Amino acid sequence: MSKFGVIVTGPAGAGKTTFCTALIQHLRTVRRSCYYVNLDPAADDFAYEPDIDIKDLISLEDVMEELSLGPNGGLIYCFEHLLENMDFLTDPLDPVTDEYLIIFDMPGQIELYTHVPILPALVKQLMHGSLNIRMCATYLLEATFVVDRPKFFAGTLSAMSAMMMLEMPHLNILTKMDLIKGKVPRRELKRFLDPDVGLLDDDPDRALPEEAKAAGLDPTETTNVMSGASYHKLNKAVGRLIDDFSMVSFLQLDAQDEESVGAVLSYIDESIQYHEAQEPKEPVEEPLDDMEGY
Ligand SMILES: Nc1nc2c(ncn2[C@@H]2O[C@H](COP(=O)(O)OP(=O)(O)OP(=O)(O)O)[C@@H](O)[C@H]2O)c(=O)[nH]1
Ligand SMILES: [Mg+2]
Repeated sequence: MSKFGVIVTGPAGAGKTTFCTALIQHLRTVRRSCYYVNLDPAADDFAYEPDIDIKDLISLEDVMEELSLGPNGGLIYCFEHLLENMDFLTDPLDPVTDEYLIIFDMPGQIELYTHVPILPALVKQLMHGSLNIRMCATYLLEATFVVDRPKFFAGTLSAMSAMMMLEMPHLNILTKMDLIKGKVPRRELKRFLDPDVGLLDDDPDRALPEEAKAAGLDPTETTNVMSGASYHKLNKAVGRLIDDFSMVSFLQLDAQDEESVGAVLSYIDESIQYHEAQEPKEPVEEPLDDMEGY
């Protein structure tokens, strides 16, 4: 029997917990079962009570106080502690059956999946250990980033970095689409969903003076540094890298819109091949006796 899961990642405030809530709500509406795991040791406000909450093992507040660590060091300590006590996750997850979608809500510190290999280690244990969960990662980025193009490319680069570190099926999602509705023309939005480096050339906020373009943009020239032209060149190099590899594209999400949540869920299902594993069976009316879940 397989287990199925999705890990919800992305920078602080990207809308991860809101997405988890919308996903749980949607799964309940379509009469599917899910199991909610909170792995953010600083989170305490949930619309749906988590079935597993890392705070029952360790809380960031206690770690910071007792070990005199800052929030980032404290978080890394919490995850190291979790990795040493994996039965905290494996014991309750063991009886979860293949109809369930296990949702892992992660903290927003991207250090966890960009340069400290803690999350990759955790994911490896969940996917390849005794639980053998078929899992995909979602990386959430705020749609409001499209208003500032260099910022958007920086965010895209962090998505790519997470994708390479995690080495698992990966979906990038632009969240809070409602906030840019009507503000960005449809045609332009398409260029963000499949990022295209030309977006930086056409950026009305950062048009380069003609003289700077004509000068061939030596990035070491003081005038180019002062005018921002060097940054433009750097941004373009980063943009070209993303473009060349065609590795990053985005789905759109408006967490308030049921249809939008359903569309993202169908991509998740497809990437973990959820439906292929389901036997035709009666809908689940009640959670199983020996475990929680929705
Ligand atoms: N307008 C709008 N606001 C949203 C949406 N999703 C989330 N938000 C708001 O964005 C803020 C952050 O949302 P969270 O879901 O807590 O984000 P998070 O990624 O879990 O944050 P951390 O766990 O702190 O990293 C909250 O004020 C949400 O109400 C959305 O689709 N539209
Ligand atoms: Mg959260």
